[in-house]
Amino acid sequence: MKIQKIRILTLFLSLFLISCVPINVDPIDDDIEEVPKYPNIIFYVPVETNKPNTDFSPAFGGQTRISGIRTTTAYTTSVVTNQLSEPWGIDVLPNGDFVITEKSGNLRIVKSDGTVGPAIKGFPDINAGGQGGLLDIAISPNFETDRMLYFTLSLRSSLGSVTAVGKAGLSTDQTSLSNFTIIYEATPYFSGVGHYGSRIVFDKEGHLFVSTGDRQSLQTRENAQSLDNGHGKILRITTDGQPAPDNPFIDQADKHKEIYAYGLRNTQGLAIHPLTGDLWSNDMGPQGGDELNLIESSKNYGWPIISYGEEYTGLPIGEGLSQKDGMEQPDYYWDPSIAPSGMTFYTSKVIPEWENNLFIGALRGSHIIRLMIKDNIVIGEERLLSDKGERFRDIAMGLNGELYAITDGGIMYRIGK
Ligand SMILES: [Ca+2]
Repeated sequence: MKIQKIRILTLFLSLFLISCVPINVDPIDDDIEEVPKYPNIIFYVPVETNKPNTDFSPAFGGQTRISGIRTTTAYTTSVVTNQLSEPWGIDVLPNGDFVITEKSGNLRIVKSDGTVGPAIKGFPDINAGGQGGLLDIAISPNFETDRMLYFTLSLRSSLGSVTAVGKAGLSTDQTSLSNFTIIYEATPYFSGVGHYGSRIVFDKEGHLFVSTGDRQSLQTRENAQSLDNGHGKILRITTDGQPAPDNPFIDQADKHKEIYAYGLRNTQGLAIHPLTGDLWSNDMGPQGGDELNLIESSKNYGWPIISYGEEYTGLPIGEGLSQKDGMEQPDYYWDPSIAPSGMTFYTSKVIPEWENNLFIGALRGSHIIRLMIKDNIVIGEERLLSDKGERFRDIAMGLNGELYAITDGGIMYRIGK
C-alpha cells in the first residue's frame, strides 16, 4: 500500500516536473516512422500532408504517400544563372558544359561558372505556343566523335502541330548547329497546343526512347489506347528515326512500329536506371493521379481508362476506374498533383545516400522530389528546394556528382557538395 502511494506520488511529481521543464526533444523525432525491413534508414511521416483530390484506395501498400526520408549529408544550393528564358531540357556535354533548350527555339551552352552562351538557332518551324516549343535534348553517346544532339520539339504545319524528333551536329566551337533534320513525327497533327510529352533519352543499345502526350483534348485522349497513332506513347526509335528492330509491334502492319508502350497522358520525365538499364517514366495525371511507371515493352499504362485522378471539374475520368486487368498499375502515384517533369537518377557516390535515387522536377509542386527505390519499389520520398517557389522543369547530373535543375522562371540551380 505504502509502496503504491509512493509510486503514485513519484508519478505525479514526475509529470509536474516534466510540465515545468522545457522539453528539449527535437520535434523531428516525433515524426520518425519504423520500417522494420530497412533498419539502417531513418524514415519519417510522409512528406505529402495535403488532402487528396480523390478517394481511390491504392492497389498496394506504399503506392502513394510513402514514408519520408531526409538527406543527412551536408549539401549546398546555389544559382548558376538566372538569365535563361523558359528553359525546358538540360543535358551535360563530355567537357562538362551544359546544353539547355529554351522553349522559344534557342539552344544555349552554359558553363558551370554561369556563363550563358548566345542563342544558337537552326531549328525549323517550331510551334512555341501553349505547351509547345523546342523541348527536350539528348546528347549522342558517341558525341566526342559524331557531335550529334537529339531534340524533341513541337513542329507546326497547316494541319496543326505534332511532337517531333530532330537531330543536328554541334560545331566544335559550340556556336552553331548543322544539318538539322527531322527524323520522326508522332502523328497525327492536331490543332491543340497541349500535352506534347516530351522527353528523349538513349537506352543502353543506343536507341532513343521518346515520350509523347495525348494532346490534351477529349478528341485525342483515346488515341493513347490505340496503336495506330503516336499520341500518349513511349516510342523507341533508331538515331535515323526508324522503329528499333526489336520493338513489340514491329511485325503488325496496322500499328505504328515505333511504339514501345502506351496508355500515357503527358510524360515529361524519362530516365534509365543506372543498375538495371530499365526505363522509368513519370506521367502527369489530371487532377490527382500523377504517376511513376517502370516502362516495359508492349505494356498498357491505362490512360484514359484507369487513373488515380479526376477531371478538373471533379467528375470521374471515364468510368472512374483506378485498376483494370491488362493495364499496368503505377509503381507510385501522387494525389494531389505535383506535376512531375524532367528526372534523373543520381549515379555518383559524392553524396552516398543519394546513389541510385531518382530526382524529379515538380512544376505545380515547386520542389524537387527525391525517391529512394529498392528492388523497383519506392521506399522513401523527400522534397528539396521547396523554399524557392520555382517550377522545376528538368534536372541532370553534372560530371562531379552535383545536380543541376532548371526552372520555368529561368533559373539554373546547382545542388551538391
Ligand atoms: Ca497509368
